[in-house]
Amino acid sequence: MGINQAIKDKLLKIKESLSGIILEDQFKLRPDMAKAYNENQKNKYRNDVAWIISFLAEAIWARQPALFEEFISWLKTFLASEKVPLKDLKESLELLKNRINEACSDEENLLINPLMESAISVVLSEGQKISIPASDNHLTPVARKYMDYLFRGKRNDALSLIISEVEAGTTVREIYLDVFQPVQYEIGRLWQTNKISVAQEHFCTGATQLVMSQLYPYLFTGEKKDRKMVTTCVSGELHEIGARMVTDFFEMEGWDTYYLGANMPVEGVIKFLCEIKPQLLAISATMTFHVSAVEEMIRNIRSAPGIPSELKILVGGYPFKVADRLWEHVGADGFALDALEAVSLAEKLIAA
Ligand code: B12
Repeated sequence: MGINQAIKDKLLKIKESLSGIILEDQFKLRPDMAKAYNENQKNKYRNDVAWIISFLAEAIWARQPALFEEFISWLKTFLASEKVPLKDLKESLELLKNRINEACSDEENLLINPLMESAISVVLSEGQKISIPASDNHLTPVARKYMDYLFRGKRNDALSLIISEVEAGTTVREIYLDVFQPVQYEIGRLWQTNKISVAQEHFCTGATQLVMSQLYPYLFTGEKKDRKMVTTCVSGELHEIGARMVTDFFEMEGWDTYYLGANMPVEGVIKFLCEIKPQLLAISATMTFHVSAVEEMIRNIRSAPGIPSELKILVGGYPFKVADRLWEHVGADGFALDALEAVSLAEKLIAA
C-alpha cells in the first residue's frame, strides 16, 4: 500500500475521535466559546471538523492539494454565512494540524503539512470562493424567470415557461445547459450563503427534475446509432441531475441510454454492464470524498470477468473540474466539463 493511501486510511479511522478532541482543544483555549456553545453547535462543529478531515484525506489520496484548498475556500464562505468568525476556523485548523502531526509519522506529516498550511493561508486570504460562477447568455433572462417562478412556488408556471420555449424552437440542449444547469448552480450558491433554506433547494431541485421528465418526448431524434451507454453515480453520491443530463444528451444523439442514477453499488453496476454490454460508461461524482470510490468502481469494473476490454469510461462532476487530470488518477479514459463535451469526447474515443 502506498503512503498516500495509508494516510487516507489513518485519517478516516481517527476522524470521529479527532473531531471531538479538536473541539475540546479549542474550548480549552477559548472558555468564552465553551460557554456559548449549545449541544447543537457542538455537534455541528464536530461534523465540520470530520468533514475537513475527509476532504484532506481524499486530497492526499488523489495527490491533488487543489481539492482541499477549494473545499476550505468553500467552507470559509459557508461558515461566514453562519456567522462563524474566520479566526475560529483558522484556530481549529491549527489545532487539527498539531493533533494530526501527533498521530502520524514524520514521513506522513511531510505530505500532510503543506496542505494544512495552505488551508490556513486560504482562510487568511481576502477572497472567497462561491461555487462556480455562471456566465450570461441569451437564455439568462429565461433562467432568471424560471428560478423566480420556483422561488415563488409556481411550479406549473415554471413548467409552462420551459415547454413554450421548446415549442418556440429553443433546443432541449440549450434548456439543459443554459437554464437548468446555471439555475441549479445558483440555487447551490444561495444555499451555501444561507440565503435560501434546504427546503427551498429541495423544492427547486424536485421541480426541475419534474420539468426534465416532461421534456422526455422532445429528446428523441428518430435517428438511432448502434451504440449503448450506461450512466451511474458511485455509492453514497446523491447528486444525480448532472448524470441524468449527460445521459439525455447521448439519447438525443441517437444512443441507447441506461441511466442508473444516484448511489449505485459497484457489484450492481458490473452485473448490469455484463448484461447490457455498452460501449461507454459515464460515472458522475460531485462530492470530493467520493473520488476514491470512482477509482475503486473503475478498478473493479476493469478487472471483472465479462467486461469487454474496449469499454470506455468517462468521469465528470465537481471534483474533476477542480483538479486537473484527476480523471487519469482514477483510471478513466477521459473527462468532460459538461454534457455537450461528454458526447463529442465519447464519439472521439470510440472512433479511435
Ligand atoms: C441539488 C443539490 C443537492 C441535492 C441533490 C439531489 C439530486 N436529486 O440530485 C441534495 C439535497 C441531495 C444535495 C446534498 C448535498 N449537497 Co448538494 N447540491 C445540489 C446543487 C444545488 C445542484 C446540483 C445539480 O443539480 N447541479 C446541476 C448539474 C447539471 O450540474 P453538474 O452536476 O455539475 O453536472 C454537469 C457537469 O458537471 C458534467 N457532469 C456531471 N457528471 C458527469 C459525468 C460524466 C461522465 C461527464 C463526462 C460529465 C459529467 O455534466 C453535467 C451537465 O452539464 C449543488 C450546486 C452545484 N454547484 O452543483 C449543490 C452542491 C454540489 N452540494 C453541496 C453540498 C455541500 C451537499 C451536501 C454535503 C450537503 C449536506 N450538508 O448534506 C450533501 C451531500 C450529499 C451526497 N452524499 O452526495 C455543495 C458541494 C460543495 C463542495 N465544495 O463540495 C454544492 C456545490 C452547493 C454549494 N454551492 O455549496 N445537494
